[in-house]
Amino acid sequence: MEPNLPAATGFLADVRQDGGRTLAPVFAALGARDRWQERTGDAVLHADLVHSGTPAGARARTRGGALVFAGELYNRDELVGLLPGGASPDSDATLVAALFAVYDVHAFRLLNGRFAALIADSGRAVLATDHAGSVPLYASVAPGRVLAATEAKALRTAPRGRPLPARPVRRLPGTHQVPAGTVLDIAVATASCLPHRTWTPPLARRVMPEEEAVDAVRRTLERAVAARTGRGTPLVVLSGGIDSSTVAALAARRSTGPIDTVSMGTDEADEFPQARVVARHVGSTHRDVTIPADELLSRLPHTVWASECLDPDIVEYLLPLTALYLRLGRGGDGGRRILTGYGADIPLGGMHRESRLPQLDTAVCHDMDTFDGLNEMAPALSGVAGHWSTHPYWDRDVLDVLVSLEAGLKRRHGRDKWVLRAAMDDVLPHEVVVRPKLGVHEGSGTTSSFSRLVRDAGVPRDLVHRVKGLVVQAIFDRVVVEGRHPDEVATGAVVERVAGHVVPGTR
Ligand code: IOT
Ligand code: MG
Ligand code: MG
Repeated sequence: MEPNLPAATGFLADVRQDGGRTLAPVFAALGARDRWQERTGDAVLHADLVHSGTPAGARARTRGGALVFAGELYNRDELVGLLPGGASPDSDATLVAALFAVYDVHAFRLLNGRFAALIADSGRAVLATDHAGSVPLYASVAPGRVLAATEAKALRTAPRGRPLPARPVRRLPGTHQVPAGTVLDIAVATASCLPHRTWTPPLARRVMPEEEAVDAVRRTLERAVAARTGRGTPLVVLSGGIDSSTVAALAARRSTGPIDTVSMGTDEADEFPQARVVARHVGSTHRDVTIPADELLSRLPHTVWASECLDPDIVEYLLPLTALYLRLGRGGDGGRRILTGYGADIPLGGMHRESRLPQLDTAVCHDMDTFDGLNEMAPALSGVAGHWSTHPYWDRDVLDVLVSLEAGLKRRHGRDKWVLRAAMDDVLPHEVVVRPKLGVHEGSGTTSSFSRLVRDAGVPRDLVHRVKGLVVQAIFDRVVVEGRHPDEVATGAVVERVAGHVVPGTR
């Protein structure tokens, strides 16, 4: 039976040969906490889990040690079939431990999932991300000690680590982010590290008849949505655009009762009428949530705290969603399983409003080369409110199909994201299928509200984007590097301070 929420949504793990003090576990993600300790060879693994009631499902013994696993797998049945002797593991952690016994680090090439994992086994520490790095994983490594966590802030007081073949984290010297689709195989005693790439975005493009492409997109998406809906009633964050409407429609089709949908807007802009059309069509229990622009902007620190993202454009996409998640409340039975349409525009080039095919494919190549480290899919974004989010368009199989379609299937018959629209032609109302793209930052008025706040602090138009970037950096320094709670950080005050530096004499 599929669990409704993953056993764990985050961890801090400490593999060490001496017996010194461990770090205090600090996470933005909300949830119960569980501490676990296991001897593995000449080291001890201490693990702190953020979980939703069944922490035992997030850890497993391996032959020479133990594994911690945050997140979930989407190709369980396939994977179980690989195990010798008809074994039936009782959790994703046990399944990965069993695969590790057979395939060692190559086990991670088999997984389609949303996870971060650490295995401490026979003097090694193996750190792994999913293909998209969708559950961020950070590490600080020195001889005799490997620290890893799903949030960088959990490592802010770690002793300085050695350089790793991974991305350094701003102002946390010696802390690195494990790349997407990567396993780092570390010898604990010496801190020497061997990286293995387990996934890379396809570079080749497939030529297919229309019907075949449409069919492949429909089939893989149906499977990805089915693998993500769990036991309870799924909740889809719905704008009424083609991406999220597709997810809602496919989730509703396989659900026995009505699914839940929710749409956010502000006092300045919303997509409520568009979302309502879809909600009515799929028969969901639908809710509009209006968040005043002031409240929205006050959630900027929470967004950076959760995502640990430094890119101001991406933060503008994540801010309205984080504000929405915080407004949902927890309900009686704890966190919700939330499906989004996030990420569809990356492999399909939807953001670029580009009809020329070379430019469209250049944009897709660029976005597939640069997503890593942005943390736009981080579970902590909904985790700050205790929910678990998952993104069917970044399912490994869906992504492989979407990226590799030749550009003429993405832009066709005068429409962007043509292949997806065509795949949903018989499922969604025509007006939804042909609705032009509107970004969440546009439809919610987030970009314009943030710009206005910056302009009101005396910043000229041509410096607005630069100031936004510096504001995000300054907030990152407070809530990640210094470890402050986002409730203590006022967006307006940070904007004024940054504006005062960039444009002297404004305040
Ligand atoms: P957009 O595609 O508009 O929204 C992303 C998802 O957020 C939607 O599929 C939907 O699930 C949810 N959402 C959007 N608006 C609302 C709303 N008003 N109420 C409730 N839920 C909503 C930006 C964008 O255009 O968002 N995201 C792009 C591109 C990311 C760029 N990243 C990169 N190049 N690395 C995306 O592909 O999602
Ligand atoms: Mg979209
Ligand atoms: Mg949109």
